Amino acid sequence: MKLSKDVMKDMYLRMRRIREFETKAQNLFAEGRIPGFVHLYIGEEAVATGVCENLTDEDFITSTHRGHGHIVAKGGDLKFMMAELYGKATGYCKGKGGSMHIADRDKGILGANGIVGAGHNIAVGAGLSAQYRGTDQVCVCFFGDASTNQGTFHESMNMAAVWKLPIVFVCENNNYGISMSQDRHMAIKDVADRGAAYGIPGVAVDGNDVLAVHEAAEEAIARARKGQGPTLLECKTYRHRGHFEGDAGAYKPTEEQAAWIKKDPLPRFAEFLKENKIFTEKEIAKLDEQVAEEIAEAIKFAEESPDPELESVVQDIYSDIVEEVRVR
Ligand SMILES: Cc1ncc(C[n+]2csc(CCOP(=O)(O)OP(=O)(O)O)c2C)c(N)n1
Ligand SMILES: [Mg+2]
Repeated sequence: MKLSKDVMKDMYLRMRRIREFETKAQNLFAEGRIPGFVHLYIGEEAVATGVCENLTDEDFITSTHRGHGHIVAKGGDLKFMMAELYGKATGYCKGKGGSMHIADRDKGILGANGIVGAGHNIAVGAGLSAQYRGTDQVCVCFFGDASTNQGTFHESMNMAAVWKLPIVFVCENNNYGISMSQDRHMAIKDVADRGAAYGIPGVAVDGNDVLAVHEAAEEAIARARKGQGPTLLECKTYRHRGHFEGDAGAYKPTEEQAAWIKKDPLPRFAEFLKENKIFTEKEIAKLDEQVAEEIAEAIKFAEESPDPELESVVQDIYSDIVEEVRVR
């Protein structure tokens, strides 16, 4: 076995943490405790986990509207995340950003992003900055299949390739852009093929197999660190939920859903760990318990935190107009 037991354990914990955070967020949203929009990552956990396992706090990631998984996998603070989802004053953005604006500079998390395709450009900036400063930092840019039809994707891939920037472009191909399936929004089967247009490697992997993702990401990240330039890594996966909570996802054929549920990355990895005698059923149950406690604590923290003060509505923002309104 190439990976150590510690790495396997860490990856299982990260995946389980994402799943637990998301499942609880799903329920809390349904109960009306979490306001705003929530886009869940359930079913896609192996991607963020397999990739981020290869990164340090010094490395960067850019994220998307479906960002909780990336942030959890990169070591974001569960309490501050949950408080932000609740809109509480103790959240990452003091309750003013919500699910789609979580960032943590100390962890190299350059932000979730409600604008589809905006993370690509930010990744180019981060990659250029690392190259200019002569560090060995890498930036991983996470994005969805549909965002690869945006101009920003093509512009960013081109500049990153020309300048050989230390970036790994990770496409989470979950077969949908909202309700539109991939065969209706692009004429190719593998997003990875788009790498060739920019002269960079394009690699497609089973995004529900955390070990396959880890291996492919390890190679792409090593390449970027050595100054050999970007890679496009396509991870084929599936979102179990609707596009956002509230979308029933009726456009997803029942058989398609059933087939992907069978390939659920979490039980699949648990099975692997048991079959290969890396962990026993009991040990896995213990890890699950540990994670359930962490998430319960995060929820408690969020529940007990205060709402933002009314005055905070005009704080930490860039706007002269608001200043004028306040003066009036
Ligand atoms: C510039 C822009 N255009 C459109 C939207 C509306 N929108 C939000 S998510 C989404 C689909 C994104 O699909 P994909 O990139 O595959 O990510 P997924 O939701 O599948 O993770 C769209 C069109 C947006 N937020 N920003
Ligand atoms: Mg998609």
